[in-house]
This record gives sequence, structure tokens and C-alpha cells, in this order.
Amino acid sequence: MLITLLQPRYPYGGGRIYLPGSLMNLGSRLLGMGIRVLFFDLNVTNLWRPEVRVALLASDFVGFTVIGTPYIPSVLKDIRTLRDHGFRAPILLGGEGITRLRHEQFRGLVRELGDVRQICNDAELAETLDLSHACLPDMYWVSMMPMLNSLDPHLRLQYLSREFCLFLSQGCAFRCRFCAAAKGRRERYRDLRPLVEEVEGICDFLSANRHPTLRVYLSNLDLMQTPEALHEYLRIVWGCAQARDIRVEARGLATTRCFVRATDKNPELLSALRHYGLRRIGFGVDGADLEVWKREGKGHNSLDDAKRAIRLACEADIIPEVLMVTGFPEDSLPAMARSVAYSLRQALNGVVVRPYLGKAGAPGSDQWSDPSIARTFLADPQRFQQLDYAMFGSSTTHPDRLQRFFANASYAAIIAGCSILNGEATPPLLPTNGSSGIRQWLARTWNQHMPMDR
Ligand code: B12
Ligand code: SF4
Repeated sequence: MLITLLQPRYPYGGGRIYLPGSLMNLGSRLLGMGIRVLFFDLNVTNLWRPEVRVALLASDFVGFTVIGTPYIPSVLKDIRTLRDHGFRAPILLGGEGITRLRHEQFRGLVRELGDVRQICNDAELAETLDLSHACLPDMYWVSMMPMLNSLDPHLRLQYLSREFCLFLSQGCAFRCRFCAAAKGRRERYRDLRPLVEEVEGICDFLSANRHPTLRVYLSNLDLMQTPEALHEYLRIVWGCAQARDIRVEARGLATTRCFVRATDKNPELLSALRHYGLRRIGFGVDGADLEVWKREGKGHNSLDDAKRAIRLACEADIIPEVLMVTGFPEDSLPAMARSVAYSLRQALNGVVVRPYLGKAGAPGSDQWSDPSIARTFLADPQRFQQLDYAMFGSSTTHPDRLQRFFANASYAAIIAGCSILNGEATPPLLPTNGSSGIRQWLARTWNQHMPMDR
């Protein structure tokens, strides 16, 4: 059996290089089952290159990964292109951006695209590929080295010499309303043996290529939910790198609640993590308003914890970042004003603020269970792109015109203020739907030139 895995192109144009960790993990699992796997990154090649066409025509299955909902429209477009050119094999879609659509909703999205299947879990994958579920290695049990080794060394170096995601764990015990991640479940760490194999293999490769740094974005949704495991895993990663003279530079996300609790419990924790390479932590502060936190199921946030977390991180020489997902469609003007004031205060104090505009309605968020919200996106799948947190609000994400104006204005004010004060805000994207002619062209051109969210 031959399966070709495709990393979709960055949706806003211009090839962006980022290690497709999801497909490296998935492909390694399939290789372990004796399946032939080919991989192409559509950011560095395209569907019309002869080697891609030959691979696709010879494949029994083709699989796209969908990182987040903003990728849905472009993946559907690629599938349409393949079908228009006579490609008939079954196409599989998997990944965080697609797994939380209900099957019937998914079928509606792909109804004119032939045999396209949504793969939400290993049982579905095994059934589709006619494998024994019990034999398919779990994502927690494999190293991505088999796939990494199959890449052209030049491409491998491009991926590994810049920041990439190191898969350590999945799952978050909290249940924020807007969140579409693997929420409401205990964090689970991957097995240590494959992690060691992976980090050793990567560091051997970096060292052979005289690249001195292993720069990783840890996959944890909240670094401090299982602090003992984080400590142990980072120590091991650091040990593998150190043995090859490679420096570790890691970053990740955390809730201030778990961060403060973990440091209260173990005051030495932060200096140890810093020693093992943890350089930055992004705290999900998401506004500065008790009512908004309550509404969004973020009762675990408090201004006191945020203040302490930032101070503790600074004291440990770890750079704190304040992630501000604000301006949700239900947010009031005073709540948005508080977010702006808080962000600017942080930036004035030299703290890195990373602003995003709150969106409701990604599959997996609580709002998705509202049939009218789901219908809006399913009726016009292009709209999924507008759920990008870095994008200004549109009539889809913020239906009330006046509220949208204030939400966008507050988002712009945070970006502008923080860029002037400390220059690290993620630049915003512009919605392209609904506009036409020159406005759409301007929005597309702008988006194409903005750096990718990190
Ligand atoms: C690394 C990462 C990134 C990287 C990109 C990763 C990449 N190119 O692969 C960066 C930093 C660039 C990134 C950006 C964004 N991300 Co991101 N990212 C992650 C993160 C931290 C880890 C993902 C990962 O590698 N996991 C490890 C791998 C092994 O697991 P996996 O991805 O789940 O893959 C397994 C299965 O899903 C399945 N699978 C995956 N693909 C496929 C395909 C097929 C065919 C099959 C059968 C199975 C399958 O098999 C894999 C294991 O074998 C997750 C958080 C998390 N913990 O999930 C967020 C996450 C996936 N990101 C998310 C989002 C929203 C984004 C953005 C869209 C944010 C935004 N601006 O709005 C941007 C996209 C920007 C852009 N336009 O490109 C959300 C997605 C939510 C959702 N349900 O839509 C997550 C869950 C974060 C969150 N807290 O909400 N991200
Ligand atoms: S937003 Fe963060 S803390 Fe809240 S459920 Fe999602 S991952 Fe967990």
C-alpha cells in the first residue's frame, strides 16, 4: 500500500517553512506498519511537479493534515483541483483543525469532492487503511525519525535549523469556552523512549551540520499542568542535546494559575527549567475582565496570578509573554477598553504582549454546538479562514457592526501600541471574504506579506 501525505500550503500565500510535525509523526507510525509513505510539503513544491503527480497517481490514499480551521478552505480547494484533474483515489483529512467537525457536517463540506474521509482517531484510521487497530502504533509511542530520515537532507536541515514543534504532550484539563483544542482532559505525555530516539537523531543531524541550537516550541497546551513531567522531559531533552554540544532554546504556553501553583510547590522549578533550556513562556491572560473570564470559562485566571507569574518568570530569567485573545463578539466596550489598557501597561513595563482577536465558533469550541453558528460556516466553508485568531473580525465572526468596529479598533490599538512599545506583536491579517475588487486584492497582498503566526 502507498500513501502520500501532503502538508498544505500556508493559506495566505508565499511558502512558509515549518516542520510538519503532525505528518512526521503520522508517517512514522505508518512506516512502522510496513506501509510505503511519500511526503510532500506544498510550501516547497506544488501539485503540478512531475514527482508529485507520479506519486499521487500511484497512491492508494492521499492524506492532508489540517493544522487549524483557517486551513480548511485551501485544503478543500486543493482537493477540488486534484479531482478536476482526474485524480480519483480516496483522500483522508486529519489533524486538530478538522477532527472536531461532526461526521455529517464533514460529509456536507466534501459532498462534491468524491471519496474524502475525515479521520478523527486511530480506530477510523485503522479501519480506513484496513489495518488492525491493535497493531497501529499510538502517536505517543513513536519517534518521527523514520519520516525525518526519508526527507531530502537539505529540506531536513531547513526544517530543523529553525524553530519546530517538539511533541511532548497533548491535553488540557481546563475547558475554556472558545477553545477548540484537546480540552477537558488530563494532559498525557508521550513515551520517553521514542522521544529520546527523536531528540538524539535530530541533535546528531544538527551537530553533523554544525548547527549549534535546538529551537523548539513545546506542544503542551499548558506547560505547568504536570510540572514534574515537564521537568523530567526537559532534563532528558537537554541531556541529549548537551552530549552533542547543542544548546536548547525552548518555549511554550502556560496558564498563570498552574504556573503560580507549580512554583509555589517547588520554588526551584523555574531555575531548573531555565537551566534545561526553557527561554520563554506565553501566558494565556486573554483580557483583564472578570466577567469575560467567567463567560469564557476562564475562571482560573486572575490579575494577581498574572502579575505574579510575570514577575516569577522574569526573576528566573525566562521571558514572559502575555497572550491576549480579546475582543470576542460578546465583549462589551468597557471590557475591551480594560484589555487595551492592561496590554499597554504590560508593554510599557517591557513585557512582550501577543494580541489576538477572540473568535467564537471553531469546531470544538462550545459555540460550535449552536446550529446557527455551525450553519454559517458550513454554508460557506471559505469563512473558516476568518477564524484565524490573527485576523481582524468580519461580519461572520462579529455579526454586530458597532461591536465589530470596537473589537477591531481595540485589537488594532493593542497591536499598534505594543509594536511601538516593544515591537513583538504578531501583525494582523485582513479578512478577504465579502470584499471584492481592489479591497480584496489589497487584503490578500497584505496577508501574503505578514509573517506567519507562531
Ligand atoms: C505546533 C503548532 C503550530 C505550528 C504549526 C505546526 C505545523 N506546521 O505542523 C504553528 C506555531 C505555526 C501553529 C500555528 C497555528 N496554529 Co497551531 N498548534 C501547534 C501545536 C502546539 C502542536 C501541534 C502538533 O504538532 N502536535 C503533535 C502532533 C504529533 O499531533 P497532531 O498535530 O494532533 O497530529 C496527530 C493527529 O492529529 C493525526 N493527524 C494529523 N494530521 C493528520 C492527517 C491525516 C491524513 C490523518 C489520517 C491523521 C492526522 O495524526 C497525528 C499523530 O500521528 C497545537 C497544540 C496542540 N497541543 O495540539 C496547536 C494547534 C493545533 N494550533 C491551533 C491553531 C488555531 C493555530 C493557528 C490557526 C492559530 C491562529 N493564528 O489562528 C495557527 C495557524 C497559522 C497559520 N495560518 O499557519 C489550534 C487548532 C485548534 C483547532 N481545532 O482548529 C491548536 C490545537 C492550538 C490551540 N490551543 O487551540 N501551530
Ligand atoms: S484556552 Fe488554554 S487553558 Fe483554556 S482549555 Fe484551551 S488550552 Fe486549556
